[in-house]
Amino acid sequence: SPELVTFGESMGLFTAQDSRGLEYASTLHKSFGGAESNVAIGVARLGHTSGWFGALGKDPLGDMIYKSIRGEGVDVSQTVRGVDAPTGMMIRENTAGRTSVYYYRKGSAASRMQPDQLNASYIAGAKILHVTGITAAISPSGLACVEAAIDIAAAAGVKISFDPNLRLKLWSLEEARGVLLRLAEKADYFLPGLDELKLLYDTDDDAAIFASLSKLKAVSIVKGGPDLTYVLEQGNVTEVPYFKADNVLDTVGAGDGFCAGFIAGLLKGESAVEATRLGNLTGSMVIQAVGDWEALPTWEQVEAKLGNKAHIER
Ligand code: KDG
Repeated sequence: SPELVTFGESMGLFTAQDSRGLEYASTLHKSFGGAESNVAIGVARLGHTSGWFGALGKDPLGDMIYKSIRGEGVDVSQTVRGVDAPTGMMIRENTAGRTSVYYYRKGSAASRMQPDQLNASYIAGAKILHVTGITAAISPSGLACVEAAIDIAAAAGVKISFDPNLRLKLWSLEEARGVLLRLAEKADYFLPGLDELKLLYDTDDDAAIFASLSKLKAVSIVKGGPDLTYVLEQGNVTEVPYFKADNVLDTVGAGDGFCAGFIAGLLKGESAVEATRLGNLTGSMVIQAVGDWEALPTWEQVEAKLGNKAHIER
């Protein structure tokens, strides 16, 4: 098995190329995205083996997604293809500096994934299993897959990384809260954003949030502090500052970029605080280009950024 195993829904991503928004745009840019495949691609680029699987329809979008993720060096051997339901898609528009997403994913191929399709030995052979709350939100069987994968990983001693990725276009806060907080209790690494925690714990009080997090067995890495990430480990809070991004073009994917760097750091044997530093760096790099995963750095680019190696332009 690859060192990192993750799974979820990857979708066609169409972005309106017009500041007037989707209603008036005449051109859409085509790519794909999916929180979990973004992370898998990032980890592969950072020099570790990663595997992503999902379920894709018998359609050109499904084929593009499969080949693109495979082309990034991610193991896609467990992906179910040719499902008799469409590959999901999302359309984004950027208007007045705000990004909005519209999902076309109800009843999609991925939402029909069933827990009995999971390859237990593939998951059990990994070092880290990464799951997100998006898969839990897309369908009851998606949630059942997340729970089953967590049980397989826990029984095999595989570390469980969990990003709640709260998506209020997929379910209500009330529905999400119970499920996501229950999944957080099973994680070894819990990777929420501070804004998500405010909603999940229904408070703006950081001290109350940290008190709740300290009851979890997980090391919690809280993204989105004031220019820093918090690492909560056995009651200690460490503040890890952001790397400054010079040219922010598209903030979508920052969280996945963080997770990729963090997980790669752990796989390199780093402590949670060191891995958070790498996550902050990779998160800051992905937002300096358009796209959810395209600008995720390779390990060489990370080293160049950290000044360990000169950048040779020509
Ligand atoms: O984290 C970025 C993701 O939001 C994006 O790539 C798409 O998985 C996605 C989703 O469900 O919104």
